[in-house]
Amino acid sequence: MKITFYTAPNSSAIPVDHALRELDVPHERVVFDLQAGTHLTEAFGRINPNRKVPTLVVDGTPLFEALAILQWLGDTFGVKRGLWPAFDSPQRLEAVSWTTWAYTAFSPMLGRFNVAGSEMVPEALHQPAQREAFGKELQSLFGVLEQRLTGRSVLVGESYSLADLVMSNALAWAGMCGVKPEGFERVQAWLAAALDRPVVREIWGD
Ligand SMILES: N[C@@H](CCC(=O)N[C@@H](CS)C(=O)NCC(=O)O)C(=O)O
Repeated sequence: MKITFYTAPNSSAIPVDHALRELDVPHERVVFDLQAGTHLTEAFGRINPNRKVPTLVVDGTPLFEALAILQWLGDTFGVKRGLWPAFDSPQRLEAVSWTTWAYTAFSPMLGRFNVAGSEMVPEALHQPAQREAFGKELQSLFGVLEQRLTGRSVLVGESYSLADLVMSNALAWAGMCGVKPEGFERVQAWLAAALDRPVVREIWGD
């Protein structure tokens, strides 16, 4: 299988980069400079009409959207490497649920929180009351995660998996935005363990 990975530093491609390394998937890389706009070409637009990273091309067929890529990597490479549950197992339902939750419940809420008041967003878009509401919502999502982690040290199954990889990347990004699971002890312990991996140090350094 020939895989090309279109990526950029410090972008939403990081979880895919992380998964490719954990799974040891052979691939070629095309690294864009998003600030310089090196991805804004017609050729890349034919691969991904959104011209966004991450994007894979698998034997000539494009695969875009980080969540789709991560779940596909799990199904295709993760099962035999013990990092994703088998297709017909109940744990796979859980892995799909939690990875989708990370991308459709947690991360969009963080996005709204950021737009409503982050320093990276123009002040004209800031909405203090909304920021407070979204901040509370994020705390309640931490609560959901805290509950899930009752009596378990990983999100799905018995050992670290791509479900932990996906969720810990989402929480790491939240931490960089100043949103931390303070007071959620199980989430804190799980996050520290999920980020304590050689591949994380490879990507981010110490
Ligand atoms: N929903 C997409 C979002 C991807 C995305 O927003 N990528 C950004 C980098 S963080 C990008 O490529 N931006 C380039 C641009 O918008 O020109 C996914 O999850 O894969």
